[in-house]
Amino acid sequence: MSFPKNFLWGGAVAANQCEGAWNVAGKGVSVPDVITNGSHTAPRRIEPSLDGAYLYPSHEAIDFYHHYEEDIALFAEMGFKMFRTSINWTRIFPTGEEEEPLEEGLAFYDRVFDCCKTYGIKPLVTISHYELPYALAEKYNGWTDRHLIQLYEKFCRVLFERYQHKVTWWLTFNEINTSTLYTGSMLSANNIKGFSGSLADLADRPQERFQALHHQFVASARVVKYAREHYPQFQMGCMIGFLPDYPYTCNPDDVLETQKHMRMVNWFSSDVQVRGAYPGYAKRLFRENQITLQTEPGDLEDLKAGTVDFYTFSYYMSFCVSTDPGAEITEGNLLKGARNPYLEVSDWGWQIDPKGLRYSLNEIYDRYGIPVMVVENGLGAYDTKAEDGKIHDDYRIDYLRQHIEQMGEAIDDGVELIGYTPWGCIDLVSASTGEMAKRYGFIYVNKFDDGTGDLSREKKDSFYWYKKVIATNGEDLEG
Ligand code: BGP
Repeated sequence: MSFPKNFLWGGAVAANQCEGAWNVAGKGVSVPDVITNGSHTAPRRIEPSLDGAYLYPSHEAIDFYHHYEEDIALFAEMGFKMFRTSINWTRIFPTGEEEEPLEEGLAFYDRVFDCCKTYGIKPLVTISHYELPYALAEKYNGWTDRHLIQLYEKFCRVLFERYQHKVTWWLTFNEINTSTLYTGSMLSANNIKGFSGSLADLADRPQERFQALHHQFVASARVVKYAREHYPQFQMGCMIGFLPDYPYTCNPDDVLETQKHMRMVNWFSSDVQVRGAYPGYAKRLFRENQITLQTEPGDLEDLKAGTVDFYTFSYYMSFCVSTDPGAEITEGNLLKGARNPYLEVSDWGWQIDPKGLRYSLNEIYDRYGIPVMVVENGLGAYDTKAEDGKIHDDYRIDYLRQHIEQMGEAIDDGVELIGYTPWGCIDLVSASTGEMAKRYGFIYVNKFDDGTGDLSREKKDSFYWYKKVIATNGEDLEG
């Protein structure tokens, strides 16, 4: 197995899960800033009161805002070629509606990108990673309102102009397909206006989710079109939370249900963003879910003109689909699904399926034929220090090794895979639970669920292992 010569090895984070500094330098309140911590068993809460009765993990997170130089130096030591991060919208436009951007916010990302440049690391920037200004969630009910398209366009134009010489690789929305699922109500903040309480009690409104998604599609397409006209050097990508499904049995009912699920969850959004039009199956999907989209003249032309250059996705697990109501269910990223008896699960119940990554890569590349990147992958696990004070995370090395092996197989199969940025290359706040205890990093951060910890950084065994993987361009995967 051999990885291409210029393969983009790296790691990924999102601003809201690592930066902290939630209210410095004029930054506004973003949606994650009003979400409390939770756990594997207790759901997070939206509590906009910010009155101190709750712990809000994004407020300090791992304080990447003040530690970015040290952290990027560690990424460079591992040999990163690419670093994926996002721009916290409220650092640039505190409520999303200001006329002028905040200079201090822009200057922060200048410093981050300049630091990457010193080490020859290419930034991969997610423009929106679940980081909507809270003011827009309150005033407009998030993306359900068409007005957000122009606010997002303004935000993007500012970013493109400012960072045109520092950033080439852009992703318009993180896991845009979450709005095809219940989870999208919270993550894309299209249903939290006026809400406070447990996320488990958030109502689901498919009509609003899909309307919001339409607005995101149009916004994405318009900025891709704009980038193509003004910055032809840019590479514009989509980002999908990919959760491959297997039929639980060969009963044709299970097979058909699996196909339906694959379309809805995995293909729907990228069919629009890569092929430039709603897929044929959309009509029935809308009819069966009582969804009527409001569109405006020009929307469909924009979708056609604003197709992406490359496809990226997160990959953590696969599911089974069963028409048997008694099928055993397991936890997962973004949704739950039927349990696969052939697979192990992580401490958080996520099924571990390296071969599912090879399968996904092949399915994706067969369908679209454009370059592909895996921009999230990894094992959320409890790390404990051994007697020697170190973290020997052989379980994480095993997980990553097996997934990298399968990426190699997929390349051998003919997939044009150009990069790999595993998730949470440094420990950070979990998106689903708000925990610090669910760790993904090669770098340990002394920060705990109760908010304590001195934020110091330490290298785990996986740090040295990944360094070797990169140095040998994926040839040496041994621990
Ligand atoms: C993805 C998100 C990330 C990240 C990851 C791991 O869906 O894009 O932001 O958090 O999942 O999930 P968690 O943090 O819940 O373990």
